[in-house]
Amino acid sequence: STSENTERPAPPTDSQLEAVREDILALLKQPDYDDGSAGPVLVRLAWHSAGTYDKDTDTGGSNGAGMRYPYEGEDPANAGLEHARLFLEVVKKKHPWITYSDLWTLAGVVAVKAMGGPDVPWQGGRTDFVDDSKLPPRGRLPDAAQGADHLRHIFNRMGFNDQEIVALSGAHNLGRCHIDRSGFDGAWVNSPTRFSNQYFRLIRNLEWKPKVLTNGVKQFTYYDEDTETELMMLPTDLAINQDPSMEPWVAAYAEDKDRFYADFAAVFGKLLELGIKRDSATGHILNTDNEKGG
Ligand code: DDH
Repeated sequence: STSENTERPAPPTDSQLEAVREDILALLKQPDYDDGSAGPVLVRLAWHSAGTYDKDTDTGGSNGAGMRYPYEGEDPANAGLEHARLFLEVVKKKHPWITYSDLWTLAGVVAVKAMGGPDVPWQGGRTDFVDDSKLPPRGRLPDAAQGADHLRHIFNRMGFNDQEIVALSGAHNLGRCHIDRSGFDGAWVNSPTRFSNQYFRLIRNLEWKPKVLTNGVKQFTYYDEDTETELMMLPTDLAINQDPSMEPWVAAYAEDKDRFYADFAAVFGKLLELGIKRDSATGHILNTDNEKGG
C-alpha cells in the first residue's frame, strides 16, 4: 500500500555515506590476510550479493542481504565471503543505520576505486530482509568448471549480454582462488590488489596449460620463469576467449584499458541495482517485498 511506501526510511545522506566510505577505506589494508588487502573479497561479496537476480521472477539481487541467513550465507558458492562480512562488521557497528545490503554493495564499489579501478555508480537505500522467507534458491551463481553456454544461461537470467559478461569477468584482475573455498587455487595476475586490464592481456598472450589439482579440480596454469610465479585461469575465464561472440570483447578490453574501465563501471553499477525499484524523483527504494508476509 502507499502508506507502506511513505514509512520507508529516506536513503542515507551524502555526509553519512562519506563517513562510511572512509571507514571502509580504512579497513582495506589487512597485512595478515591474503595479498594484504580485504579489497578483492569485498568485491566478490558485492557481486555474489547481487548475482542471484532472476529477471523473469524478479527475485534475488542485492536488496535484502540474504547472506546473513545460513541458507544463502553457507551456500558453498559463497564460501569465504564470511571473511568479507566480518571485515565489514566494524563499519556496521560504527554506523548501525546503514543496511547490510547497502554496506556490502558500497564496500565493493569503494574497494574497486581504492585498488585503482573506475568510479562505479552506486545509490543507497536498500533494505534488509526481515526474515529468511524471501531468499533466492541456490545454484544461481556461475560454475567455473563450465563453458560459454553456461555463462550465457546464468548472466542472461540477470539481464546481461555477451559484452557485459566479458566486462564483468574482468573483475578477475583482483584477488585469488582459495583451494579451501572454491577448490581452485591461485591468482589470475601478478598484482592481484591492483585493478587493471591485465587479466584480458594474460588470457590472450600466455600459453595456458591444463592442470589437475590434488583435489581433482581442473584449472589452467602458466608458470612465469622470470618472476618464478604461477598464474591461473578458470575454465570459464578461457571460455570467454574461445566463444566467437565474446572473444572480440576480450580482445577489445586487452587493448583498451579506458574502454574496459568505462564498461566495467557501467556493468558493475548495473549489477548492484538489479531488482531495485526506485522513485525516480527521490531515489527512495520502492520495493515492498522484503517485509514479513510480503
Ligand atoms: Fe569470480 N571467482 N567468478 N567474479 N571473483 C572467484 C574469485 C573472485 C567466477 C568464479 C570465481 C565474477 C565472475 C565469476 C571475483 C569477482 C567476480 C573464485 C575463487 C571463483 C571460483 C573463490 C575462492 O576460492 O576464494 C566465475 C565462474 C565467474 C563467471 O562465470 C563469470 C564477477 C562477475 C565478479 C565481479 O566482481 C564483477 C573476485 C574479486 C574474486 C577474488 C576473491 C578473493 O577472495 O580474492
